[in-house]
Amino acid sequence: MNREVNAVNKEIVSAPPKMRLIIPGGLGPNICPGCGHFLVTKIICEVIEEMGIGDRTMHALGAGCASIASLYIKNDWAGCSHGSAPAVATGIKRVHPNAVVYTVQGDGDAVAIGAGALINAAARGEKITVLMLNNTQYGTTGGQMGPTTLDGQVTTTSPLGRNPSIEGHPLRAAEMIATIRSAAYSARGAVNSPKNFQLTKKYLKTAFQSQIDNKGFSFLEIITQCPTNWHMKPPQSAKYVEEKVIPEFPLGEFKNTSSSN
Ligand SMILES: Cc1ncc(C[n+]2csc(CCOP(=O)(O)OP(=O)(O)O)c2C)c(N)n1
Ligand code: SF4
Repeated sequence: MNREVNAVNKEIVSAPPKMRLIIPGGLGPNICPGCGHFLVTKIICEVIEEMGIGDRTMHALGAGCASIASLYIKNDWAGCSHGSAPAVATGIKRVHPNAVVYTVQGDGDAVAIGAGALINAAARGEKITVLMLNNTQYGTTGGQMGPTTLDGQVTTTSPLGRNPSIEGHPLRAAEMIATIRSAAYSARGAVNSPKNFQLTKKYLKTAFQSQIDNKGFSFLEIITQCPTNWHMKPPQSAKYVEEKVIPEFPLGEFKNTSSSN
């Protein structure tokens, strides 16, 4: 490569990306009533604003209901094929090292079809943040059993309930990522109550800060309620998270290399 081309490349690579964060006022929730994904979108917007990183945040979208975030978060984003958001985010981050790059993925996207992309991005210690929205099944396509479906949970593909002796137990992604040496941060939050909303917000700030401080890969799993595929009213689905989902997927930080503890 000649010197001129290198100079141009250097300029492209080091130029700060142009991004804007707009939370449109008139655009109401465009998803099922009571869906937890919308609350995660609100957390992302609040955290980006409070951390003052709206001009350098870039977002790789998974395939599924989780991608609804792109309607509300008007920063730069890339739509990714199912499972590949961590790989796309890796590319964006390597070209724009000063950007804060994160993915928004469902559990099917992140730990079924995308398990390889996720684990290897973590293993390489990519300085990105992966957000995995865990609603215990495939929301978009009608509620099929997924890697996080609870033991005994009825879905369209487990009409008698998930049977662990045939289908295994649900995968605990936040704990799994915490075992990867190049992962700097791994936590699990939920959005079924104001208290858990605030806790998850704190975790997202820590995950982004860990990326900004170049610590390594950061991961945040967020339990979200899916009233539609759980066949529940919204308040009942929030209660179901507390009584059934959180006991299987405990909330907390599983790894925080910035912590003094
Ligand atoms: C390669 C590929 N396989 C399958 C699909 C179909 N598909 C789209 S969304 C989706 C499920 C998404 O479920 P999940 O990742 O759990 O996200 P949620 O909708 O629950 O947020 C599937 C199977 C696809 N788009 N591309
Ligand atoms: S199907 Fe479930 S995850 Fe998808 S928008 Fe509706 S409530 Fe949310």
